[in-house]
Amino acid sequence: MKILVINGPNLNLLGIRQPDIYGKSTYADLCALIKEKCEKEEITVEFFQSNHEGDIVDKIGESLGNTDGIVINPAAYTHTSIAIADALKAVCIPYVEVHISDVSKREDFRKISYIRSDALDTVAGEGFEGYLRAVDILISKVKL
Ligand code: CA2
Repeated sequence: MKILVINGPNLNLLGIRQPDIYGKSTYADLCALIKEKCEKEEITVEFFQSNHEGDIVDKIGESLGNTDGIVINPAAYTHTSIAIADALKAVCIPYVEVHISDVSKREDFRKISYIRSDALDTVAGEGFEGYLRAVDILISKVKL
């Protein structure tokens, strides 16, 4: 099984600002945590982070035929991007939406998600652990 973990804009800045919301650990720490979990589960994992909507759309399109599942935190694009939602629909690869913070308890605009309706599940407010839960959801729901 191969999974792709996509993180959207500014998540490369994890651990640098707003530790009260996003924690003190870095993007590299996040990747290391997920990699360790995937190694245990004998899953191949690829990481992709971009601050650019079109690059994320391209990456989703390129995953067709070589990826069994996607874990995606589109960050601010969650609330704005029909292009990313359409790309996820187009490739038909099962995906789990993840948010580090509990978006349901923040500003109203963060309650909107263009990708939620087609996701296998959404995990929010569990910090970095949420990504590990998303991997478990993919393992349990993706039939190979
Ligand atoms: O809670 C999440 O994971 C979010 O997807 C994070 C996004 C935010 O726009 C979503 O509403 C919820 C923001 C990511 C920005 O990450 C930063 C990391 C460090 C410092 C500043 C921002």
